[in-house]
Amino acid sequence: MNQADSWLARHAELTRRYFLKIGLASAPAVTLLPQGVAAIEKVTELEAVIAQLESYLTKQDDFKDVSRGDPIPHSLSAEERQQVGLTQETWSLEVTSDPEHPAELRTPLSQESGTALKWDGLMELAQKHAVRFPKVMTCNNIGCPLGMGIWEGVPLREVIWLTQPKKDLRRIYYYGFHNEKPEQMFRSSLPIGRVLEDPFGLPPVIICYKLNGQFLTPQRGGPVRLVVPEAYGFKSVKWLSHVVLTNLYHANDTYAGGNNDVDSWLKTFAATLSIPKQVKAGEPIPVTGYAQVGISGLAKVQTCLLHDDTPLPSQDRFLTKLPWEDASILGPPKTWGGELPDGELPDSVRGFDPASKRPLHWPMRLSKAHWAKLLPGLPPGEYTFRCRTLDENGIAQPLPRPFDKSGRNSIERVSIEVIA
Ligand SMILES: Nc1nc2c(c(=O)[nH]1)N[C@H]1C(S)=C(S)[C@@H](COP(=O)(O)O)O[C@H]1N2
Ligand SMILES: [Mo]
Repeated sequence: MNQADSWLARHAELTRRYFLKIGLASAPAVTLLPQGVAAIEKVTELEAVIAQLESYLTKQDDFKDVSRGDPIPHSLSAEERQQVGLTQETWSLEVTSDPEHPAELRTPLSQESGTALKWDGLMELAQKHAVRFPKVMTCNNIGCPLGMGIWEGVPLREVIWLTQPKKDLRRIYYYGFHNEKPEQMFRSSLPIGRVLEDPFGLPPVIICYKLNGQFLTPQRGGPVRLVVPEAYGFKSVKWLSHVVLTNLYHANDTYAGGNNDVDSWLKTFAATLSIPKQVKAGEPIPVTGYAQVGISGLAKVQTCLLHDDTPLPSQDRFLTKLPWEDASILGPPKTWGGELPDGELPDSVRGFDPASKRPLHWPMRLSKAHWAKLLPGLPPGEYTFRCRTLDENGIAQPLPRPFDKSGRNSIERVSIEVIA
């Protein structure tokens, strides 16, 4: 990444405020930094690694991809996509009752009756109901988020209501194009209540057609996917083609088969982005990272650097008793990256002030935040660096939900060698 395209350029104001905050005159700096010119050089070094940070939003093409299918639906040629309904002109969505556990609907949306929802119908709904919100897309089974985006779509409930449901409706399940092979179907499900009503001020579950202000690419599930704001990626089914309204009372997600916890909300956790593997004795160590801000928000990022001979406290499985120290959570970036058209956020994004287009709160839930720390210099030896989050309930990572199959959030460890 070149300097002009750097975090520093895009975060000039933020960076200035950050270094005023940790500047030599301020109290924390006294403990953070050695005296004099070397310290200033190290601040510049920290500034340089902050400058190298990833952009806040991820370009559609830079999202990591974990799509299934043989062939993977987005690998089809333009012509094939046209044939199988994976273009805006040919896309359609059926919203019907589950034959095995029927919900009573007056007017299902079906191919058969010619009432399936088409792209134009979706765009018409969008004119009135479109919502946009930030969300980090994370796979339940991968430690690192796949990408951070502003997702746009129509609340799914607008389409559910078109079917005029009457009764016996407890859940929905949904799936997308899967090469017309049942064994390739990737299905997820939700309680109907989550779709009809948004708990705790969460954004709605959407039928999504745009990411970062641009129509979804085939890789990201275009023309249309589902997006569930608070959930891990597997709930956000790509190439969406079918929504089924059901009286079934339990989840029937494909992901349940892989021993996954299919009811898990996004967790809060921290990880490093840049950290030196080897440093000279006595020289402060610049570290940067990101935090995923889960359902319970983010209050703090903390770090701990221990000599490898230091015994870990006993009876402390979750490392709560280590000498944790606060890192600085970086503020909102000046520009957002992610190839937004004209570099501008779309209008009326949830959680942003409509006039200034700046975030109303920071860090934002269900999103990312970046952090930085200048660690004090150390004598030669082998060390282990760790970082963790405290959520807004004051609960330290990996608690309150430490189990892998509901989303990865174990405390990251990085080895650092300090040389003479
Ligand atoms: N149709 C379909 N949708 C899918 C998947 C899939 O394999 N097929 N993978 C899911 C999983 S497990 C994740 S983590 C997310 C990833 O979304 P992304 O590719 O946009 O990053 O897509 C979800 N949607
Ligand atoms: Mo996933």
